[in-house]
This record gives sequence, C-alpha cells and structure tokens, in this order.
Amino acid sequence: MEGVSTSALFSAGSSGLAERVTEAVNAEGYAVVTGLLDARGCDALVSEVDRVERDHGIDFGKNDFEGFQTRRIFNLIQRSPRFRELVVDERMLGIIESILGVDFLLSGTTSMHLGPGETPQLLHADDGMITLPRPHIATLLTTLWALSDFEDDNGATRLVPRSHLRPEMPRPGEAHETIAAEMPAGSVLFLHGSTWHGGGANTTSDRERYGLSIQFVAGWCRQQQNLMLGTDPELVATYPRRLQELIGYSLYQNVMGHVDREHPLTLLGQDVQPDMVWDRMGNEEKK
Ligand SMILES: O=C(O)CCC(=O)C(=O)O
Repeated sequence: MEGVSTSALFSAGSSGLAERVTEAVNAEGYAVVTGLLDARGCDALVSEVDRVERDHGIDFGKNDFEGFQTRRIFNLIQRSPRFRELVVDERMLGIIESILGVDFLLSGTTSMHLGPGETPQLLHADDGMITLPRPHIATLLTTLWALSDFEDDNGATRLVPRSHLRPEMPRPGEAHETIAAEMPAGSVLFLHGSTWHGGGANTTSDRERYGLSIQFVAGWCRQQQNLMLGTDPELVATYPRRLQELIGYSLYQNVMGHVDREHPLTLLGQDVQPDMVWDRMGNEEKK
C-alpha cells in the first residue's frame, strides 16, 4: 500500500512550516509533520489516556463507525491539564490559523484508542454534514496526533489524497484507493475537513494504536462538541486564556459571539472590553 507522499511530509523544525503545510493541505488534502512530540511526551499522554479510561470506565464503541474495538474519550481538555497543554501548542495553532484564518475555534478533542481486531472505519469527510457545494475551502481542520506508531497493520488512518477537491462524497460499499498515514509516534496528520478518510484495521494481535483528534473550525462555523456547555465554568476559569478563547470565549471578527454586547470572557469574571466592529464602523463613517 502506498504511504505518505514526500511532498506532504515535513518535520517540526522545517523552516516556513505553516506555509508549507498549508500548501500541502490545500493541494493534497493532508500533510504529516513528524517530531511534534518526543517519546516522553507521547508516553505521558498514553498514560493519561489509560488513566482516564480506567477512572471513567470508558468502554468500546457501540457501533461500527465508532468502532467495536475502539475506546473514545470526548472533551479531553476537561480531563487533564496535559491535554489542555497540547491544544495550545503554538506550532499547531500557527498552522491552523494559516489554513482557517484568524479567530478559528476548537471544535473537539477526542482520544481514539484502537485495539487489536478493529475493522476499517467507513470512509467519510469530517465536514460531510456541511451543505456548501463541494469542493470548497477548508472550514474544518482535523489534526490526528500519533501517541504510538501509526502503522499499516495497527490501524493507521487511511485517506484518499486530493479527495477534498471532488464534488461528491464517498458512499458506503464503494471501493477507493487509499494510502495509509503511517507515521512515527509524536507525528501529527493534518487533514482538510473534506478529505475522505477513516481509521484503519488493526490486524495485530497485541498492538494498540493510540491517537488524539484535535479538531478546529473557522470562527463562523458551529463546533462539533459543545465545549462551553460541556465544562463547568469554574474549571474553564482555570484554563489558559488562549484555550478559553479557543473553546468560544472570544469574538469572531469583533462581533460574532458577543453576550449582550459584552465580551464573553466577562462571564468568567475577566474585565475585557469587546472592541466591537460596530464602534469601528460608526467612527469610520464620521471621518
Ligand atoms: O482513528 C482514526 O484514524 C480516524 C477516526 C475518524 O476519522 C473518525 O472517527 O472520525
């Protein structure tokens, strides 16, 4: 099976990383960046995934899409500061802003832990429910963090290069040429929201595949996970400011998301002036 193309493969230290990844995502529908986490970082996150699964009795999926041999933890950021640190990784956020534009939002955080015996997931596009005519610019961007090696036989994500440029969506039962996003632990797969992909089969008898999905949307789109309602505001008040903004305590283009004309961060007890676009426009008119 064909693997990741060299034109879509980068290392964390590459110069002009954000621009080059953006170019690859727009042209190929995906890019892989190696070396964003070291072995200690991966091990620590795997231990956190194992701990949360144990503490909260996280069971296998109840349908074929979520995976009968896959454990998923949603809203990871509320489970541990380690996951929160990952979401504000500036190297990743720089790439996301380059693709989705300013004021983008976090859409969801999910652990996808594939066990031996998992079968291939249905090919799909993460923005499949968006009713814009296809193809269209990226409104959603998925990052898949490999905490263990992603290999062809242990469930590496499979994808169809350039499928984000097609006008249609894959239909169940159709056969498509895919590549396996094989990558060493510590790498991240960046996926255009329209790219056809799915978790691979884990045909091994003893190798787990640990992956974290951190998804983002353009600031004018709806987030998949309701991160503002899903977390106790007292806990959110302890998050780094950047993470509070990413989950929705922020304004898009100085207007979308205001609360009674106030900045949403005031709900967390912060004194932030909204800098409304209406003030700017009104003052412009008078000049
Ligand atoms: O686990 C993976 O490799 C991808 C999973 C996925 O695409 C999904 O669940 O939407």
